[in-house]
Amino acid sequence: MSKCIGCGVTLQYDDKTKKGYTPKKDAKYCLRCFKLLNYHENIQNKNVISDDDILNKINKKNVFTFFLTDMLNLNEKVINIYNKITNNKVLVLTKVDILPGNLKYAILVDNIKKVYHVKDVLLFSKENGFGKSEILNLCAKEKKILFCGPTSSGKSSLINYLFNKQLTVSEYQNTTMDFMPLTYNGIKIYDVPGFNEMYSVKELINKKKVNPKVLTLDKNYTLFINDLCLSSDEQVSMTLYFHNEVKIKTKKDIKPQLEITIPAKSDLVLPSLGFIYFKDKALIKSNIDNFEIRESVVSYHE
Ligand SMILES: Nc1nc2c(ncn2[C@@H]2O[C@H](COP(=O)(O)OP(=O)(O)OP(=O)(O)O)[C@@H](O)[C@H]2O)c(=O)[nH]1
Ligand SMILES: [Mg+2]
Repeated sequence: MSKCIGCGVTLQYDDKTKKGYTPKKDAKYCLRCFKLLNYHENIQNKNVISDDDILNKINKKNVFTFFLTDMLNLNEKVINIYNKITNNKVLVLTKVDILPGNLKYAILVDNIKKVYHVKDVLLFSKENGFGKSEILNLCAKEKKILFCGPTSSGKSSLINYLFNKQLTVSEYQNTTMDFMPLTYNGIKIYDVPGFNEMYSVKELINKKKVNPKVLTLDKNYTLFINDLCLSSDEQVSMTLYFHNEVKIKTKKDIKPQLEITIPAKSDLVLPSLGFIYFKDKALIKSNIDNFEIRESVVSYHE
């Protein structure tokens, strides 16, 4: 049975409605990858592997594991999955080209290690090659490696960039459909489908740099982040780190009710959207029910 060289799915020629379909017997890519690569068109993908199945398969492979996620998709849920990986592993923060220019990488890495109790953290960007040699050295040392992480975190992009492959890369979720064994200079590599069950909203793909917005919210105003809202009975200062597509506005409005106390130097994380940094302690009111409060990953900690 041949496999699609873009997404790993087994090719089939009979059923247009099922995954792996292509009308051409000698095709290298399935029709879905062909359309993604040539027309940026996504055929809806119904046959996605569950997070548990992906995790079980990763642990059975028992090879050195790179777990990729970008800064706006770094949260407890993602780290919970990382913690369930039993292989030797490293966390790779991807897409560092979109990080705000004033962010010091060394501080960010130290904070991530401390806040999420992660031993090893590397950084990578396929746009400017940052972190390339560290990852390549580790791959050469380990010989059998695997790249996993949330969908759209840049796994297939990294493999194409470092190992000169032609995997399908797209801005849609669940592009890679199955475990994909590859080789490069004697190194055995697996591309892996992305974890996808932690996303309450369609993940947003940032094309541009994250542009932190400093905001002082007056007590008579409510901040809207898409349809989530937040206010305070006192004036409160914060810095917003969100995907550029997230709609942010403030208006005079009815105050939401749920009270949340945020300690000084903390981030209020809204999974798959981004986070808000609070330098000072704040008492806010909100309608947000899916959130995490963490010691900030972007601030200096004495
Ligand atoms: N700015 C920036 N964008 C990136 C980088 N790496 C990947 N992307 C973009 O992120 C999107 C997803 O990339 P993929 O490589 O398909 O992600 P994936 O992790 O393989 O996704 P799945 O196969 O769905 O699990 C694409 O639009 C890429 O162009 C990077 O280093 N910087
Ligand atoms: Mg992929």
